[in-house]
Amino acid sequence: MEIVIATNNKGKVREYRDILAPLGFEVFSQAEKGISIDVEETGATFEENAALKARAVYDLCRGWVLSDDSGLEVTALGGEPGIYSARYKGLQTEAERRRAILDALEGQDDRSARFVCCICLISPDGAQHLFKGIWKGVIAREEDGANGFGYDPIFVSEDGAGRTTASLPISFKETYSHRAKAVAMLMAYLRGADAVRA
Ligand code: ITT
Repeated sequence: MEIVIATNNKGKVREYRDILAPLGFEVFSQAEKGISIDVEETGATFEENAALKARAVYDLCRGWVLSDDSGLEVTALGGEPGIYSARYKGLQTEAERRRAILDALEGQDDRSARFVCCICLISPDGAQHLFKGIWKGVIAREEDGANGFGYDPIFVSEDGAGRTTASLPISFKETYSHRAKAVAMLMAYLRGADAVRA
């Protein structure tokens, strides 16, 4: 079945294609479907923003749509950048945002953090479902690695054996990440709903 990923983030599209294509899904980015919108994320939670993004694309294509609102919550920063992860401190590039987190944690003993991923799935009849995955870890002292995207070069997950996510093979993230956990719930739902056969 065809599914449109409601995102402008190429890193997310790549990860969803890697995860869903082997399961028989034909994965399209919204751009590949000619949908060029950038939904304003006015929600107060990951769930609300995921729903806003999915609904906006669904209104234009009326098929299966999946959106992903995700981010990094750093304990010592009171949960920041959280839902503002893609625009932390108004910084334009991922590298600048990573640097800002490392600087903000300078001299901090508590480097604990977690990634959150909230998936919103809308089926062709318009029904909406949410799935949330959390991945605990710590913020590294310095950047390492070039795999993945966003904050991966500074995130050391609890199952990463002390290495940043970006320095581990992509298959590691596909197995353990916040996104992998949310996708596992999504797949369990789809199997239960027999939606995959639709
Ligand atoms: P869309 O809204 O178009 O999907 P976006 O990049 O703006 O794209 P979000 O609003 O969900 O997406 O922001 C999530 C940000 O959190 C993202 O830009 C990354 O900086 C970070 N992030 C999310 N998942 C991540 C992951 O698996 N690895 C590293 N950083 C991640």
